Amino acid sequence: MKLVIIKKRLLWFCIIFMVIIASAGGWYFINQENEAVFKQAEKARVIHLVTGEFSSELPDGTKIESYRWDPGTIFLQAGEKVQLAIQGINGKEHPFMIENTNIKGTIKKGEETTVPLQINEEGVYRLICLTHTDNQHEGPMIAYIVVD
Ligand SMILES: [Cu+2]
Repeated sequence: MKLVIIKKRLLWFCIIFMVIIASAGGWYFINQENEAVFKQAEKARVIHLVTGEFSSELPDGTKIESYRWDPGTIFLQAGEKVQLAIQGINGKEHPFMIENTNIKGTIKKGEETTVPLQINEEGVYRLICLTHTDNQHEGPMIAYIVVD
């Protein structure tokens, strides 16, 4: 009879011990995950841009317009990890490339396009819209990425 009581106590001890271990493990796992998410968010700085449009009318009624990236100049540190978050506001589509990189894509109206970017070499890199390249094509839609 006494032996049974000891066994029960041992069983309870084991159950409580396992619950403590499991919850400690769970706590560690949850915190570790949060930390990983935080570190990731900390790593890449997000720079928000939008596609905009200037439009006007000449005295004879002719409409003139120009598409723009806004802001038109952004600054990065060499080697810095950033994410360009580009929101399409004006203009249906803007296929783009970043000069001297292999980065290209398309910004669509009503959508946000995320462009991971890390440039190690100092310089000025132009973000060029391939549709609105100059003032004959409702541009120039060029933003300047200054890396130093
Ligand atoms: Cu464009």
